[in-house]
Amino acid sequence: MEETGISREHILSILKNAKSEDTSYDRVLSSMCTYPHEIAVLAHTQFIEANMGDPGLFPGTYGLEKEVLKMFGSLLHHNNSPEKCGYLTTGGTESNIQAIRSMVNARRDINHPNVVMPESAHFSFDKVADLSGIEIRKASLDNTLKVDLNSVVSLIDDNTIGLVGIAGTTEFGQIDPIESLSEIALDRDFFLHVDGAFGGFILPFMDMEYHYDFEVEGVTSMTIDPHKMGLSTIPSGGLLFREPEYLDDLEIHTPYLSINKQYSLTGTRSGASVASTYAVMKHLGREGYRSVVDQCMEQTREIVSGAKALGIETVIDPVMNIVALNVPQADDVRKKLLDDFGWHVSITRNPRALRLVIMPHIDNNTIELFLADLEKLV
Ligand code: 0PR
Repeated sequence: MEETGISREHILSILKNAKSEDTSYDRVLSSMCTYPHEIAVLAHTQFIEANMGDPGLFPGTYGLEKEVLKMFGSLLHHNNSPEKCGYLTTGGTESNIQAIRSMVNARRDINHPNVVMPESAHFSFDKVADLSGIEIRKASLDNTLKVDLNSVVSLIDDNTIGLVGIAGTTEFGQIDPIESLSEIALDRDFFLHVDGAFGGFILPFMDMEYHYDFEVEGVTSMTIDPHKMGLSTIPSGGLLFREPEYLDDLEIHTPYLSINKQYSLTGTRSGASVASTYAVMKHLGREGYRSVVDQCMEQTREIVSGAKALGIETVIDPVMNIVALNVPQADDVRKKLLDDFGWHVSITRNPRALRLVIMPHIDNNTIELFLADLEKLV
């Protein structure tokens, strides 16, 4: 670090240069993030100093967080004072870590606990295994890439304390059979966490009705991320438990703060993302999100039919706005799409397919350009 600071203008020009090296989302088909809504950005900047780690100092922002939790509750059929049952996290990773941590803390009577989840679970669960020493058991998938229930049952033993199901898998956007997982969980008195990090802001706004949230009796906790399809700013995540008691299992004594207990994983916590999430959810309403989801699904259908016209099939019929295309030599095609045309796409692990996430920044014109470039490569 230099002794003397540099001018504001100079700093701004350095920042401008750095920003110009970043990828704009225009040709990004690999990300679950997108441009946040303008009102989310405005709200974010207005609450930039608010620290939810010490909410006694920021009762206004704390009030907004309670309102966001009530809105989550209404989206996810949670009728038991949702404002007392969760908090806004930094994203899906923290929510998933905390959900598992709460299970482990509630079952201190079990020495070497394990949790059974699909092979398709996000890698955030491997982080919580690493942190807490809990064993993560991965169940295989059926041919539609949902978790195979026989595999789940075969992995359960006396040390199993919970199950995880996913409402919108990272790679394929598939939804696990949450109602069946719920039956297994209720029978054995297990926790059941549903990872709706991606699907949480999609499924409530789709024409098709799915049963994956708190209306399913055995579901004990859910992840839902405003900084993905919720159009909020990064870092905005959400964690909701069925009962306030589950939060107690996360509490740590905080001797010198304005509150005497803290259940979040991080200490200092962004009030800006609370305000931005509140602003965009209130501003868009269900109607607004429905039209965002409609648009993404419309573009998803466009890309699927365009690919089919090129003789390319999808791995599964897309359930939400994630498409996996069965392209021969997917890794080569991915590289050429980037090197020759500047398209960012990703690859699924099994099977190896071209993965496209059709976020709100993808419009009709983008799809046409993409398909035209893809045609040159296949
Ligand atoms: N659960 C699911 C189902 C997810 O898909 C993700 C992230 C998480 C949890 C973790 O969420 P956070 O990343 O908010 O902690 N899925 C994306 C992925 O890993 C995240 C992502 C987003 C990756 C934007 C790249 C990107 O450009 O693919």
